[in-house]
Amino acid sequence: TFGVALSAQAQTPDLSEPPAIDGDVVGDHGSVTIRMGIGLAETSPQYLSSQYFADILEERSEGRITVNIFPNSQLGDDVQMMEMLQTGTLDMSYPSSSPATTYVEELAVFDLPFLLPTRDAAVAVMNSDVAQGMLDAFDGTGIKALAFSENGYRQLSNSARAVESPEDVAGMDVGGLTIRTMENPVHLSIWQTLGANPTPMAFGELFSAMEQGVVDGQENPWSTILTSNFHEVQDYGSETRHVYTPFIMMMSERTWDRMDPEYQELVQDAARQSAAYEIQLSTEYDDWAREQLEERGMQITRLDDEQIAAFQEAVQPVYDEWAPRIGEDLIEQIQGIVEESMND
Ligand code: 2Q2
Repeated sequence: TFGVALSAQAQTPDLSEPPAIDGDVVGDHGSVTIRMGIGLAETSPQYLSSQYFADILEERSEGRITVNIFPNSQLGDDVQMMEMLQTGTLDMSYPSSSPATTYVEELAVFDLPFLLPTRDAAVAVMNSDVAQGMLDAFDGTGIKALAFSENGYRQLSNSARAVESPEDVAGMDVGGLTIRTMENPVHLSIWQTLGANPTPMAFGELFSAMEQGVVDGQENPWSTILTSNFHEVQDYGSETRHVYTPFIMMMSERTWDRMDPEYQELVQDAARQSAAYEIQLSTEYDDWAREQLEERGMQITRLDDEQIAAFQEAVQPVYDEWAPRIGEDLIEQIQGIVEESMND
């Protein structure tokens, strides 16, 4: 039990406090209870920022709006919870953009490898009109998409061997690593192109699949790897930063449509404020989580520019395959925003 206490206690760096809740108290339009399911643990930026979202709503509605958060994928995985939003059996969820490409195909642009080279570029894209257009494109699917935030830069982990090149993924003589991917066709393509054996799987099943050796590895941000205790079943990490994945804060359209317009405006404001706070927390977590993982015995390979370039070159076929399907102009628009942010 001491080990558990240690790991749970040590899994939160000294994070910035959320901004003080300001803004007028909204009028009395009845009481609303929101059930929100999320995939990650209570120590994650996803949970901590959702709690801030709940606090804003409670304070500015004088307790009339309450949000009950269910973490650790206990209500289902990203795909299941989005379906529950559509049927109205769940009020809110907070999945990655990747499994949501079945609703809005353009989101797949975020799954293109090495598209967003810096966090500033990623944030500029998520705050752009193009990105708002993708949130608006959910209208009519039964899902009201409220805001983008940061799942983060995805890193490769595995239990078989240290990886510093695409050849290490493909394992020229011993065969490719079996890598769990999110349920998203571009991610499947990335790991196929790298010579791995990709296996799409819900996030909630991943820990036991790695524990039982059903998959060799997976890829997620360091904070997700740490807060989900993946280091207990993964010996090797590689700082590939191969994809930057956004989260999308979502509400069931049925829940949204039942709320008074003043409550809707409050929910939209609180979603944007908590998303900004989540990005700040996720940023603060990133390097700290990598150090914690190394302290807990994970052998993490840092990749230099040349090694990253080898991965970028190896996954070029993914662009060739997916750019026409996602839309060349959309990709060019995103790349324009990236360049602009790099020049600032
Ligand atoms: O690899 C994954 O599935 C994760 O990045 C998840 O999308 C994310 O951690 C949460 O949305 C889990 O529900």
